Amino acid sequence: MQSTICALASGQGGAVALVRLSGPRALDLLKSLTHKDGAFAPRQQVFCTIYDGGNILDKALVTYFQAPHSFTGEDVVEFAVHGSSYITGRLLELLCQAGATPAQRGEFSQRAFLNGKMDLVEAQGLCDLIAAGNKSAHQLAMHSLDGKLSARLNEMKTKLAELLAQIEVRLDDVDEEMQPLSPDFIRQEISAVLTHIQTLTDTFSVGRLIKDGLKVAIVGAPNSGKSSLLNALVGFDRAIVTDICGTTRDTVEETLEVNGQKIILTDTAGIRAHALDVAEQEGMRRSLRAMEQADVILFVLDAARPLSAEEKQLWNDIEKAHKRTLVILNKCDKPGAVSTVDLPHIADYKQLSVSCKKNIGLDEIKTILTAPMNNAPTDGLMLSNLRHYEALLRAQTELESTLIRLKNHAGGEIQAEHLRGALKYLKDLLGEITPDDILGIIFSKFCMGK
Ligand SMILES: Nc1nc2c(ncn2[C@@H]2O[C@H](COP(=O)(O)OP(=O)(O)O)[C@@H](O)[C@H]2O)c(=O)[nH]1
Ligand SMILES: [Mg+2]
Repeated sequence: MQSTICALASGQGGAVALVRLSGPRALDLLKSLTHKDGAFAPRQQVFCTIYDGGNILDKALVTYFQAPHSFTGEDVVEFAVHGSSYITGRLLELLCQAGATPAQRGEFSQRAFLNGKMDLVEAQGLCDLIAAGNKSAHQLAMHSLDGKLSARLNEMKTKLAELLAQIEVRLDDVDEEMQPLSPDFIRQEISAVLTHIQTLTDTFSVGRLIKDGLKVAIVGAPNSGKSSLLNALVGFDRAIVTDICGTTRDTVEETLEVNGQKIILTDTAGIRAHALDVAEQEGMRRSLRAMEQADVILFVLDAARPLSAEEKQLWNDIEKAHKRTLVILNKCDKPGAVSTVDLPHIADYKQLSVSCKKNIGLDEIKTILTAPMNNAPTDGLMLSNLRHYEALLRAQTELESTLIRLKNHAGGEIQAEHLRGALKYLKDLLGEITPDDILGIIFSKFCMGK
């Protein structure tokens, strides 16, 4: 028999906390803890006393959801108790003593998925929704959760399945009584699906940024004003600023929101040829790593100082990283500050005059950074999940192979094989044939109690 699982579904520390229980024994356990034998009407909140042996643990609002009309599809009980960590901890302990087991991360959602309450794309949308910290990420997750993305994927799946069926039925038609399918028709059907795939995969680079945030590394020589730039962009003194070289030794990370988009800024230790000590060396190593992991690099220069050999070397490294890069000519308030610098291929990059001290050019940096993230398609359908993206790329390869085989007059058997391959990737994406261990990994990334 399926176990009955329990977990705290809300955060700690509020006035009210939610403890969730799901499984075949949920109602039994509710009755035993509330000492109530009578019926609990489904979907109706009841004010109950919860007992800890002979003592009262809490008075709480309790809701019973009868299978299959619940989040998980099983019998579910939700206890809205007072938000004391003692009460929630003890309630979970009592439930476990009475036969429930603590839920794993994402186990409620996994059960909902296994009971057909949602497909894998919707489940992952739910996970993203809870994690979404800004408006764009929220909207993106909502489109996954509300089934819009699944509907598009299912449409593509149905089209391919119908085409495959038409090809397969002719493979069985040994007497050739059926009219053969015209290659043009097959090509049209496959091209239509390929267009949908392309439209979706094109959104991934932006979707990923909206979901996870744009990672920006601030790099440059010591004293160019990197920490000042971080502080000016986030709007408070996050990093220490001094006129002493080598002040920033570790990377300093801060998140900010610009027009509903998440930006993760990393201030780094200045790069110079001779580090003072081991700590500064390690700091410089971390700077380079931050640069490798970034989506965008802000290369900060002191516009009133000539370029140093170290800055020219660093520019080489930046170029090799092949990242979107903005050249920030900081301290433009200082006399003699230049508005352009001469570096290899500099014409391919945008140079901006900025003063962290006088608050010049900062809004422009923000606008430029977030500009690509505002390119969401009008229907809002975007990919933001690497698993979805990779599955669609694989389906695309199979379909392109079908088209090539078609051109080379390959037989129906070979066409069918590639179509089956493409269908397999779409079904895997929706969770229809996803192996248990992969499901386990996906759901383990969910939060507790979900
Ligand atoms: N005049 C002027 N000074 C600045 C500006 N930005 C930073 N500084 C000064 O430059 C020095 C080094 O700044 P800091 O942010 O610590 O540089 P970092 O080593 O690159 O992190 C400090 O004395 C700052 O006050 C600016 O826009 N104008
Ligand atoms: Mg610094």
